[in-house]
Amino acid sequence: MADENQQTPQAQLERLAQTFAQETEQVSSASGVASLADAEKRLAALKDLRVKFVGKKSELASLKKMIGRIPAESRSAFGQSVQQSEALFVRTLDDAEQSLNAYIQSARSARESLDVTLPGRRPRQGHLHPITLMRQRIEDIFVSLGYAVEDDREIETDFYNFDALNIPEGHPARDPQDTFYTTDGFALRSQTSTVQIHAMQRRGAPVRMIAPGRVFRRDTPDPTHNPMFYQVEGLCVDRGITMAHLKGTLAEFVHRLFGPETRTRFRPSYFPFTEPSAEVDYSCFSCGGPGCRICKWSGWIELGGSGMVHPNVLRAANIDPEEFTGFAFGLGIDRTCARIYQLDDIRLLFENDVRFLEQFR
Ligand code: 2NL
Repeated sequence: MADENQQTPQAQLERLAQTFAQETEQVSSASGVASLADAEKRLAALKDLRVKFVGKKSELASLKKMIGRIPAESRSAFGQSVQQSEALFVRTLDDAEQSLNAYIQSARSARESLDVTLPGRRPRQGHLHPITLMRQRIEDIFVSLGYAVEDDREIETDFYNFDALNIPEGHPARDPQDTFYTTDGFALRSQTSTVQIHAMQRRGAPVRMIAPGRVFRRDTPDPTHNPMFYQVEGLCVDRGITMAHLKGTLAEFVHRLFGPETRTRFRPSYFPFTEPSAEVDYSCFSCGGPGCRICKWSGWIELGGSGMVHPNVLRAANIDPEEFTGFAFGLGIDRTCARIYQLDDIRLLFENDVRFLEQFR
Protein backbone atom coordinates (compact mmCIF):
# COMPACT_ATOMS: atom_id res chain seq x y z
CA MET A 1 0.00 0.00 0.00
CA ALA A 2 2.82 2.37 0.95
CA ASP A 3 4.43 1.59 -2.39
CA GLU A 4 1.23 2.21 -4.22
CA ASN A 5 0.73 5.60 -2.61
CA GLN A 6 4.13 6.64 -3.75
CA GLN A 7 3.38 5.78 -7.37
CA THR A 8 2.56 8.57 -9.74
CA PRO A 9 -1.05 8.59 -10.97
CA GLN A 10 0.33 7.83 -14.48
CA ALA A 11 2.09 4.70 -13.22
CA GLN A 12 -0.98 3.73 -11.24
CA LEU A 13 -3.13 4.00 -14.37
CA GLU A 14 -0.65 1.92 -16.35
CA ARG A 15 -0.66 -0.82 -13.72
CA LEU A 16 -4.46 -0.74 -13.57
CA ALA A 17 -4.63 -1.27 -17.35
CA GLN A 18 -2.35 -4.30 -16.98
CA THR A 19 -4.45 -5.83 -14.19
CA PHE A 20 -7.57 -5.24 -16.25
CA ALA A 21 -6.08 -6.98 -19.28
CA GLN A 22 -5.06 -9.99 -17.16
CA GLU A 23 -8.36 -10.41 -15.39
CA THR A 24 -10.60 -9.94 -18.41
CA GLU A 25 -8.45 -12.36 -20.43
CA GLN A 26 -9.68 -15.22 -18.23
CA VAL A 27 -13.37 -14.60 -18.84
CA SER A 28 -13.50 -13.14 -22.31
CA SER A 29 -11.62 -15.53 -24.58
CA ALA A 30 -14.79 -16.79 -26.18
CA SER A 31 -13.06 -19.60 -28.05
CA GLY A 32 -12.22 -21.25 -24.71
CA VAL A 33 -15.81 -21.50 -23.54
CA ALA A 34 -16.40 -25.15 -22.66
CA SER A 35 -20.12 -25.37 -22.05
CA LEU A 36 -23.32 -23.48 -21.49
CA ALA A 37 -22.73 -23.61 -17.73
CA ASP A 38 -19.18 -22.31 -18.23
CA ALA A 39 -20.47 -19.41 -20.35
CA GLU A 40 -23.05 -18.52 -17.70
CA LYS A 41 -20.35 -18.57 -15.04
CA ARG A 42 -18.12 -16.31 -17.13
CA LEU A 43 -20.98 -13.90 -17.70
CA ALA A 44 -21.48 -13.55 -13.95
CA ALA A 45 -17.72 -13.01 -13.46
CA LEU A 46 -17.83 -10.36 -16.17
CA LYS A 47 -20.47 -8.41 -14.20
CA ASP A 48 -18.16 -8.39 -11.17
CA LEU A 49 -15.28 -7.13 -13.32
CA ARG A 50 -17.44 -4.31 -14.61
CA VAL A 51 -18.15 -3.17 -11.04
CA LYS A 52 -14.52 -3.56 -10.08
CA PHE A 53 -12.96 -1.68 -13.06
CA VAL A 54 -15.51 0.90 -14.17
CA GLY A 55 -17.88 1.09 -11.17
CA LYS A 56 -18.43 4.22 -9.02
CA LYS A 57 -16.01 3.00 -6.38
CA SER A 58 -13.40 1.69 -8.81
CA GLU A 59 -9.74 2.68 -8.88
CA LEU A 60 -10.42 4.28 -12.24
CA ALA A 61 -13.11 6.49 -10.65
CA SER A 62 -10.64 7.71 -8.03
CA LEU A 63 -8.01 8.37 -10.72
CA LYS A 64 -10.59 10.48 -12.54
CA LYS A 65 -11.03 12.56 -9.41
CA MET A 66 -7.28 13.12 -9.27
CA ILE A 67 -7.13 14.79 -12.71
CA GLY A 68 -7.75 18.23 -11.21
CA ARG A 69 -4.77 17.90 -8.87
CA ILE A 70 -2.28 16.95 -11.56
CA PRO A 71 0.34 19.64 -12.38
CA ALA A 72 -0.95 21.75 -15.25
CA GLU A 73 1.71 20.74 -17.79
CA SER A 74 0.82 17.00 -17.69
CA ARG A 75 -2.88 17.36 -16.74
CA SER A 76 -4.33 17.19 -20.20
CA ALA A 77 -2.21 14.19 -21.25
CA PHE A 78 -3.19 12.33 -18.04
CA GLY A 79 -6.85 13.21 -18.53
CA GLN A 80 -6.69 11.80 -22.04
CA SER A 81 -5.03 8.60 -20.80
CA VAL A 82 -7.77 8.12 -18.18
CA GLN A 83 -10.45 8.64 -20.81
CA GLN A 84 -8.80 6.24 -23.24
CA SER A 85 -8.43 3.62 -20.55
CA GLU A 86 -12.07 3.97 -19.54
CA ALA A 87 -13.18 3.66 -23.17
CA LEU A 88 -11.00 0.59 -23.60
CA PHE A 89 -12.35 -1.02 -20.41
CA VAL A 90 -15.96 -0.42 -21.37
CA ARG A 91 -15.47 -1.63 -24.95
CA THR A 92 -13.59 -4.77 -23.83
CA LEU A 93 -16.28 -5.60 -21.26
CA ASP A 94 -19.10 -4.93 -23.77
CA ASP A 95 -17.47 -7.08 -26.45
CA ALA A 96 -16.89 -9.95 -24.04
CA GLU A 97 -20.46 -9.73 -22.77
CA GLN A 98 -21.86 -9.68 -26.29
CA SER A 99 -19.93 -12.72 -27.42
CA LEU A 100 -20.82 -14.68 -24.26
CA ASN A 101 -24.50 -13.82 -24.74
CA ALA A 102 -24.33 -14.97 -28.33
CA TYR A 103 -22.73 -18.23 -27.24
CA ILE A 104 -25.38 -18.77 -24.56
CA GLN A 105 -28.22 -18.08 -26.93
CA SER A 106 -27.04 -20.45 -29.60
CA ALA A 107 -26.17 -23.18 -27.07
CA ARG A 108 -29.67 -22.90 -25.57
CA SER A 109 -31.43 -23.08 -28.90
CA ALA A 110 -29.25 -26.02 -29.96
CA ARG A 111 -30.24 -27.81 -26.77
CA GLU A 112 -33.93 -27.15 -27.37
CA SER A 113 -34.00 -27.72 -31.08
CA LEU A 114 -36.01 -30.53 -32.70
CA ASP A 115 -35.01 -32.28 -35.86
CA VAL A 116 -38.37 -32.44 -37.57
CA THR A 117 -36.96 -34.68 -40.29
CA LEU A 118 -36.25 -37.52 -37.84
CA PRO A 119 -38.66 -40.47 -38.16
CA GLY A 120 -41.24 -40.52 -35.33
CA ARG A 121 -41.27 -43.10 -32.58
CA ARG A 122 -43.99 -45.55 -33.52
CA PRO A 123 -46.28 -46.26 -30.53
CA ARG A 124 -46.63 -49.96 -29.72
CA GLN A 125 -50.09 -50.73 -30.91
CA GLY A 126 -52.17 -53.37 -29.18
CA HIS A 127 -54.65 -55.67 -30.84
CA LEU A 128 -57.69 -57.73 -30.02
CA HIS A 129 -57.37 -61.09 -28.30
CA PRO A 130 -57.95 -64.08 -30.63
CA ILE A 131 -60.97 -65.09 -28.56
CA THR A 132 -62.44 -61.61 -29.03
CA LEU A 133 -61.79 -61.81 -32.79
CA MET A 134 -63.54 -65.18 -32.92
CA ARG A 135 -66.46 -63.88 -30.84
CA GLN A 136 -66.85 -60.89 -33.17
CA ARG A 137 -66.86 -63.10 -36.25
CA ILE A 138 -69.60 -65.25 -34.70
CA GLU A 139 -71.58 -62.19 -33.56
CA ASP A 140 -71.40 -60.60 -37.02
CA ILE A 141 -72.90 -63.69 -38.64
CA PHE A 142 -75.81 -63.95 -36.21
CA VAL A 143 -76.47 -60.22 -36.18
CA SER A 144 -76.78 -60.39 -39.98
CA LEU A 145 -79.36 -63.16 -39.50
CA GLY A 146 -81.43 -60.89 -37.26
CA TYR A 147 -80.21 -62.01 -33.84
CA ALA A 148 -79.65 -59.66 -30.89
CA VAL A 149 -76.44 -59.96 -28.83
CA GLU A 150 -77.01 -60.10 -25.07
CA ASP A 151 -74.88 -60.40 -21.95
CA ASP A 152 -75.69 -60.54 -18.27
CA ARG A 153 -74.27 -61.40 -14.84
CA GLU A 154 -71.69 -64.17 -14.30
CA ILE A 155 -72.79 -64.96 -10.73
CA GLU A 156 -76.19 -66.59 -10.66
CA THR A 157 -78.79 -68.07 -8.37
CA ASP A 158 -79.62 -71.76 -8.45
CA PHE A 159 -82.85 -70.85 -10.22
CA TYR A 160 -81.24 -69.38 -13.33
CA ASN A 161 -78.29 -71.76 -13.50
CA PHE A 162 -80.30 -74.94 -12.83
CA ASP A 163 -84.07 -74.92 -12.12
CA ALA A 164 -85.03 -72.75 -15.09
CA LEU A 165 -82.95 -75.03 -17.32
CA ASN A 166 -84.89 -78.08 -16.23
CA ILE A 167 -82.12 -79.23 -13.91
CA PRO A 168 -83.98 -79.90 -10.64
CA GLU A 169 -82.40 -80.43 -7.25
CA GLY A 170 -80.71 -83.84 -7.17
CA HIS A 171 -79.94 -83.81 -10.89
CA PRO A 172 -76.35 -84.96 -11.54
CA ALA A 173 -75.58 -81.70 -13.42
CA ARG A 174 -75.90 -79.92 -10.04
CA ASP A 175 -72.92 -81.77 -8.65
CA PRO A 176 -70.69 -79.32 -6.76
CA GLN A 177 -67.90 -80.77 -8.89
CA ASP A 178 -69.56 -79.16 -11.91
CA THR A 179 -69.36 -75.48 -11.08
CA PHE A 180 -68.11 -73.05 -8.42
CA TYR A 181 -70.36 -71.92 -5.58
CA THR A 182 -70.07 -68.89 -3.33
CA THR A 183 -70.51 -69.39 0.43
CA ASP A 184 -73.90 -67.62 0.33
CA GLY A 185 -75.55 -69.91 -2.21
CA PHE A 186 -74.71 -68.36 -5.56
CA ALA A 187 -73.06 -70.19 -8.45
CA LEU A 188 -70.77 -69.07 -11.25
CA ARG A 189 -72.83 -69.67 -14.41
CA SER A 190 -71.88 -72.91 -16.12
CA GLN A 191 -73.49 -71.87 -19.43
CA THR A 192 -74.85 -68.62 -20.86
CA SER A 193 -78.41 -70.02 -21.05
CA THR A 194 -78.88 -67.98 -17.87
CA VAL A 195 -78.65 -64.82 -20.02
CA GLN A 196 -81.35 -66.18 -22.29
CA ILE A 197 -83.70 -66.99 -19.39
CA HIS A 198 -83.34 -63.39 -18.13
CA ALA A 199 -83.97 -62.04 -21.64
CA MET A 200 -87.06 -64.19 -22.20
CA GLN A 201 -88.46 -63.09 -18.84
CA ARG A 202 -87.83 -59.45 -19.71
CA ARG A 203 -89.00 -59.46 -23.30
CA GLY A 204 -91.20 -62.54 -23.74
CA ALA A 205 -91.57 -64.30 -27.11
CA PRO A 206 -90.81 -64.16 -29.95
CA VAL A 207 -87.07 -63.81 -29.38
CA ARG A 208 -83.95 -64.31 -31.45
CA MET A 209 -80.70 -63.80 -29.61
CA ILE A 210 -77.19 -65.01 -28.97
CA ALA A 211 -75.41 -64.85 -25.61
CA PRO A 212 -71.61 -64.87 -25.83
CA GLY A 213 -69.67 -64.86 -22.58
CA ARG A 214 -67.47 -66.38 -19.91
CA VAL A 215 -68.64 -69.56 -18.21
CA PHE A 216 -67.18 -71.71 -15.44
CA ARG A 217 -66.70 -75.42 -14.81
CA ARG A 218 -64.82 -77.15 -12.05
CA ASP A 219 -62.38 -78.80 -14.42
CA THR A 220 -58.71 -79.42 -13.84
CA PRO A 221 -56.85 -77.52 -16.56
CA ASP A 222 -55.38 -79.72 -19.30
CA PRO A 223 -54.71 -79.18 -23.02
CA THR A 224 -58.44 -79.32 -23.83
CA HIS A 225 -60.04 -78.01 -20.59
CA ASN A 226 -59.94 -74.78 -18.63
CA PRO A 227 -62.14 -73.96 -15.61
CA MET A 228 -63.09 -70.68 -17.29
CA PHE A 229 -63.93 -70.60 -20.98
CA TYR A 230 -66.01 -68.76 -23.55
CA GLN A 231 -69.25 -69.90 -25.04
CA VAL A 232 -71.92 -68.62 -27.39
CA GLU A 233 -75.45 -69.81 -26.97
CA GLY A 234 -78.16 -69.07 -29.48
CA LEU A 235 -81.91 -69.05 -29.00
CA CYS A 236 -84.81 -68.63 -31.40
CA VAL A 237 -88.36 -68.79 -30.03
CA ASP A 238 -91.43 -68.09 -32.14
CA ARG A 239 -94.66 -69.68 -33.32
CA GLY A 240 -94.01 -72.76 -35.46
CA ILE A 241 -90.24 -73.09 -34.97
CA THR A 242 -89.02 -76.61 -35.80
CA MET A 243 -85.85 -78.66 -35.95
CA ALA A 244 -85.64 -77.68 -39.65
CA HIS A 245 -85.04 -74.05 -38.60
CA LEU A 246 -82.29 -75.22 -36.26
CA LYS A 247 -80.57 -77.22 -39.00
CA GLY A 248 -80.94 -74.46 -41.58
CA THR A 249 -79.57 -71.82 -39.22
CA LEU A 250 -76.49 -73.78 -38.17
CA ALA A 251 -75.85 -74.85 -41.79
CA GLU A 252 -75.89 -71.18 -42.79
CA PHE A 253 -73.65 -70.30 -39.85
CA VAL A 254 -70.90 -72.78 -40.83
CA HIS A 255 -71.16 -71.71 -44.48
CA ARG A 256 -70.41 -68.16 -43.47
CA LEU A 257 -67.71 -69.07 -40.95
CA PHE A 258 -65.83 -71.77 -42.89
CA GLY A 259 -67.08 -71.48 -46.49
CA PRO A 260 -70.16 -72.54 -48.52
CA GLU A 261 -68.84 -76.08 -49.16
CA THR A 262 -69.02 -76.88 -45.43
CA ARG A 263 -71.54 -79.62 -44.56
CA THR A 264 -73.24 -80.27 -41.21
CA ARG A 265 -74.22 -83.46 -39.44
CA PHE A 266 -76.56 -83.90 -36.45
CA ARG A 267 -76.16 -86.77 -33.98
CA PRO A 268 -78.78 -87.61 -31.34
CA SER A 269 -77.76 -86.48 -27.87
CA TYR A 270 -79.15 -85.49 -24.51
CA PHE A 271 -79.32 -82.16 -22.64
CA PRO A 272 -81.75 -81.48 -19.79
CA PHE A 273 -82.85 -78.18 -21.38
CA THR A 274 -83.62 -79.45 -24.90
CA GLU A 275 -85.81 -82.23 -26.28
CA PRO A 276 -84.93 -83.62 -28.72
CA SER A 277 -81.22 -82.82 -28.51
CA ALA A 278 -78.42 -83.17 -31.03
CA GLU A 279 -74.66 -82.75 -31.28
CA VAL A 280 -73.65 -80.77 -34.34
CA ASP A 281 -70.57 -81.53 -36.46
CA TYR A 282 -69.27 -79.71 -39.54
CA SER A 283 -67.09 -81.10 -42.31
CA CYS A 284 -63.40 -80.38 -41.71
CA PHE A 285 -62.39 -76.91 -42.94
CA SER A 286 -58.93 -78.23 -43.69
CA CYS A 287 -59.39 -81.49 -45.63
CA GLY A 288 -63.10 -81.16 -46.46
CA GLY A 289 -63.84 -84.79 -45.67
CA PRO A 290 -61.19 -87.44 -46.40
CA GLY A 291 -59.61 -86.90 -43.00
CA CYS A 292 -56.48 -85.17 -41.74
CA ARG A 293 -54.58 -84.44 -38.55
CA ILE A 294 -56.90 -81.50 -37.68
CA CYS A 295 -60.15 -83.55 -37.73
CA LYS A 296 -58.31 -86.54 -36.26
CA TRP A 297 -58.89 -88.49 -39.50
CA SER A 298 -62.71 -88.44 -39.17
CA GLY A 299 -63.54 -85.71 -41.70
CA TRP A 300 -65.79 -84.03 -39.10
CA ILE A 301 -65.26 -81.47 -36.34
CA GLU A 302 -67.60 -80.98 -33.39
CA LEU A 303 -69.33 -77.58 -33.31
CA GLY A 304 -71.47 -77.91 -30.17
CA GLY A 305 -74.79 -79.03 -28.79
CA SER A 306 -78.30 -78.09 -29.82
CA GLY A 307 -81.94 -79.03 -29.63
CA MET A 308 -85.54 -77.92 -29.29
CA VAL A 309 -86.09 -75.88 -26.13
CA HIS A 310 -87.66 -78.07 -23.44
CA PRO A 311 -91.25 -76.99 -22.57
CA ASN A 312 -90.23 -76.73 -18.90
CA VAL A 313 -87.59 -74.13 -19.85
CA LEU A 314 -90.15 -72.02 -21.73
CA ARG A 315 -92.53 -72.26 -18.76
CA ALA A 316 -89.75 -71.15 -16.34
CA ALA A 317 -89.38 -68.04 -18.52
CA ASN A 318 -93.16 -67.42 -18.49
CA ILE A 319 -93.62 -68.42 -22.15
CA ASP A 320 -96.51 -70.72 -23.11
CA PRO A 321 -95.08 -73.88 -24.76
CA GLU A 322 -98.46 -74.54 -26.40
CA GLU A 323 -98.11 -71.29 -28.36
CA PHE A 324 -94.36 -71.06 -28.83
CA THR A 325 -91.56 -73.47 -29.70
CA GLY A 326 -87.87 -72.75 -30.10
CA PHE A 327 -84.47 -74.09 -30.85
CA ALA A 328 -81.24 -73.44 -28.99
CA PHE A 329 -77.59 -74.28 -29.37
CA GLY A 330 -74.30 -73.77 -27.63
CA LEU A 331 -70.75 -73.74 -28.90
CA GLY A 332 -67.35 -73.09 -27.38
CA ILE A 333 -65.58 -69.96 -28.66
CA ASP A 334 -62.12 -70.88 -27.41
CA ARG A 335 -62.50 -74.47 -28.59
CA THR A 336 -63.39 -73.24 -32.08
CA CYS A 337 -60.56 -70.72 -31.89
CA ALA A 338 -58.06 -73.45 -30.93
CA ARG A 339 -59.28 -75.60 -33.82
CA ILE A 340 -58.98 -72.87 -36.43
CA TYR A 341 -55.54 -71.77 -35.27
CA GLN A 342 -54.45 -75.39 -34.70
CA LEU A 343 -53.42 -74.84 -31.08
CA ASP A 344 -52.65 -78.06 -29.31
CA ASP A 345 -53.19 -76.51 -25.88
CA ILE A 346 -56.23 -74.33 -25.12
CA ARG A 347 -54.49 -72.84 -22.07
CA LEU A 348 -52.16 -70.86 -24.37
CA LEU A 349 -55.11 -68.52 -24.95
CA PHE A 350 -55.19 -67.56 -21.27
CA GLU A 351 -51.50 -67.10 -20.47
CA ASN A 352 -51.42 -63.53 -21.86
CA ASP A 353 -48.04 -64.07 -23.46
CA VAL A 354 -47.98 -61.38 -26.18
CA ARG A 355 -45.40 -63.31 -28.18
CA PHE A 356 -48.07 -65.97 -28.60
CA LEU A 357 -51.10 -63.69 -28.90
CA GLU A 358 -49.66 -61.28 -31.47
CA GLN A 359 -49.57 -64.10 -34.03
CA PHE A 360 -53.36 -63.90 -34.27
CA ARG A 361 -54.12 -60.22 -34.69
C1 2NL B 1 -72.94 -77.34 -25.50
C2 2NL B 1 -74.39 -77.49 -25.38
C3 2NL B 1 -76.37 -76.24 -25.49
C4 2NL B 1 -78.37 -75.00 -25.24
C5 2NL B 1 -77.01 -75.12 -25.07
C6 2NL B 1 -80.23 -73.67 -24.41
C7 2NL B 1 -80.62 -72.45 -23.94
C8 2NL B 1 -81.90 -72.25 -23.55
C9 2NL B 1 -82.80 -73.24 -23.66
C10 2NL B 1 -82.38 -74.44 -24.14
CL1 2NL B 1 -82.38 -70.76 -22.91
N1 2NL B 1 -81.11 -74.65 -24.51
N2 2NL B 1 -78.97 -73.84 -24.79
C11 2NL B 1 -79.07 -76.02 -25.86
C12 2NL B 1 -78.38 -77.15 -26.25
C13 2NL B 1 -77.03 -77.28 -26.08
O1 2NL B 1 -75.03 -76.27 -25.30
O2 2NL B 1 -72.26 -78.25 -25.87
N3 2NL B 1 -72.44 -76.17 -25.21
C14 2NL B 1 -71.05 -75.88 -25.34
